[in-house]
Amino acid sequence: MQMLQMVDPLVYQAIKAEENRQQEHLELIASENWTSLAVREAVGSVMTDKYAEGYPRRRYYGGCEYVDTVEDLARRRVLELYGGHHANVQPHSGASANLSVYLAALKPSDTILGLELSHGGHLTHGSAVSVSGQLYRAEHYQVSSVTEQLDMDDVRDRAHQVHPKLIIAGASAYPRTWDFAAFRAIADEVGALLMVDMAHFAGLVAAGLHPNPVPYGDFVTSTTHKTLRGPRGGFIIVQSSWAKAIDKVVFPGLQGGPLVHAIAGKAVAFHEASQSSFRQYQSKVIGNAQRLAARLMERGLRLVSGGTDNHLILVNTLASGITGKMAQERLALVGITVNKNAIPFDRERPAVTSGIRIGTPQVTSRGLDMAAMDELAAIISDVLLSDDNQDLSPYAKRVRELALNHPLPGLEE
Ligand code: DSN
Repeated sequence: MQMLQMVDPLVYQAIKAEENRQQEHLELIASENWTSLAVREAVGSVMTDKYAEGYPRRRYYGGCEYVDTVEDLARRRVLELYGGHHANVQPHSGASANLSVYLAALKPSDTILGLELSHGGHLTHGSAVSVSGQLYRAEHYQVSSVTEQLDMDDVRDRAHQVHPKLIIAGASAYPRTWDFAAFRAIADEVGALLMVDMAHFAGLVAAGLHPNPVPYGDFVTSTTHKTLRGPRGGFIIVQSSWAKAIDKVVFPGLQGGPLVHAIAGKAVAFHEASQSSFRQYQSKVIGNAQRLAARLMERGLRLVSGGTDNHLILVNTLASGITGKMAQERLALVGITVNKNAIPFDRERPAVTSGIRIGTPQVTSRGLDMAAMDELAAIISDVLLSDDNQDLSPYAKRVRELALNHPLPGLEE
């Protein structure tokens, strides 16, 4: 980074400060992770300079022979990881991957049915503030008020009520396993298409630790940067009958030139995800989340759905007498980063909420183990249940030690 320091010290300093922040804090945001140096090298390469509108061997620019190699590798590797017939690795994000599916499969005003945002769903699954809720008639299913988990009979009833053209499975704050066979059966019963947004658990699927949606969905969308631990971006896997339509929507329908440097990073991440070490890593991600969940509950915190099957935990902070916003701010004081998050049947505004979401992908990437989860559970519960006058500095000191004893790989010096 010597050149950056010389040319633009302000940006350089901000990047260095962010490096230090990540190094010295514990990042428990469920959608974040730590990419390998190999992925970063690919993303920071000359591929960023190349225009390559189109697809391999069908480009609108010359000089695309090497970017073709990279995009072919990414497409082949993602299909080897998940199966399926056709992959598009150009979506710049999960949001644009989802929008591409809607534009390919739906007409304006068609009905879509996804999980309600405050029950764990995602903005792009039909929220009123997203184009997905403005272009289409968006209906939602919810988790059960008793178990706080999906009840597939309720989902079926809802599908029969609203007759969706497209059913969406997947979420950004649902700590339980998805039953894709049941979603497929419901979609078939009501004559709907099925899209699975696996952004959050894509890494677990790649490792064989969560059911794979690809055999069931007409469309499977994902990001690459959450549990999958790749660069920021998205991809789509479809049945062959949708291949042409999806490719046409992604480019030229929605996006311009692909971000070839990001596609290079995705290719590297897909390669890394095929290694046995990745399976071991994902198994630790889940083990850590389950251990943290168990210890938090032992210490009196209330978890939505009573635990987790995957990489994330949703804490009902209201049950401890504080809002999600207060909980996020309190944990920030001791160097723990989480996000406030709505919980099912939440009465607070989205900017306040009654919960926080906690995820283990990033801290597991830096080597925190189950013993560390025990300690983290003690720190988190003490801090959440502390009063405003309590001195939190001993907790802050311990979080910093835990972080510095587990340096982010590649930032050790
Ligand atoms: N922002 C992502 C998350 O945190 O889950 C979803 O887009």
